[in-house]
Amino acid sequence: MGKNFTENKRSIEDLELTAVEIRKSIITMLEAAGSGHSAGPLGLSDILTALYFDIMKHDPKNPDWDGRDYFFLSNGHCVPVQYATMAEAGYFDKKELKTLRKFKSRLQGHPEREQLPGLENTSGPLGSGLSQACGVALSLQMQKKSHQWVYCMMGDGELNEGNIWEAAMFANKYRLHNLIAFVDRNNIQIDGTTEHVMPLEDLRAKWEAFGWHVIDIDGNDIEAVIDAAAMARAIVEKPIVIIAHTIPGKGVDFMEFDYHWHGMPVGLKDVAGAPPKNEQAKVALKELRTLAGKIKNEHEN
Ligand SMILES: Cc1ncc(C[n+]2csc(CCOP(=O)(O)OP(=O)(O)O)c2C)c(N)n1
Ligand SMILES: [Mg+2]
Repeated sequence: MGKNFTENKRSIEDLELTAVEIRKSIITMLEAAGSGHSAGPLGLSDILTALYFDIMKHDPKNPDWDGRDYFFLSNGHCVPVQYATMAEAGYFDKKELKTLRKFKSRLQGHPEREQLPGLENTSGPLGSGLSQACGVALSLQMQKKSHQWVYCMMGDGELNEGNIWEAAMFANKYRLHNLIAFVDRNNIQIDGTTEHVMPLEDLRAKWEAFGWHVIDIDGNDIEAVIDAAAMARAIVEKPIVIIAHTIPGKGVDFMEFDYHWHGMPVGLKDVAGAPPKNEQAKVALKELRTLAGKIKNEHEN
């Protein structure tokens, strides 16, 4: 039998410090890999911290626990943040993070469900995760498991995939109120801003037109994420989407808001506006240590 890992909840200060640790892991694991995605994972660190350390029922020591909530990462390229968060939560030793993207590693550049206990889906090809999450949500409803929730993370650029909207119709048809989806509204995708590549706005109106309950939040505010998830669990008529406004590259000044860091690790290239490649990791980690100090100060005062 599993247990509710989230019974002993952390304070907001501890959660914010955990998110900084996760960001540090993302920087070091990507540097060691020599390839991979930086901006999305850094931007999502606060939401993944809130999910794994407060919102979700799960047990790192018993990942297949039947009573767990489910998390589907549909934007699989952002998996470094999931690996870093899972390691922090105790699914596996943090040392394994250094094997990211290595031959035979359990930590592939895109998540492979059968490789690592605790991953609910294999992803990478964008657009499938919401359908997978719908299937599990419907099956939980059919089994009358009303105390379990299904969470799904999607990228905003990922919404260009047509099958997301097929899943959105399906979730509305079956009133999947145990499905809580997030859109990482960071306004970037692989080679530009979302509004330049394929405009998404009015995004709230689109989801509402598909029959969903929509909540907009600052996705880099852990307390806001926790509150939004609680509000979402109280909705009993509709599937819920949380449009989480995040800053791509959040926490590392030279990466923030710059789509060039979508698929690039520190240490690979000299880039305009960033330190020389040999110094990028050092500068990023120093900035994150300073951020941890600021968080402690803010909560003391
Ligand atoms: C079906 C499919 N088409 C294209 C890609 C290539 N691709 C990987 S990430 C990405 C951009 C996705 O944008 P977004 O979800 O906003 O991710 P972010 O840049 O914010 O991390 C694309 C087009 C893919 N992985 N799958
Ligand atoms: Mg995006």
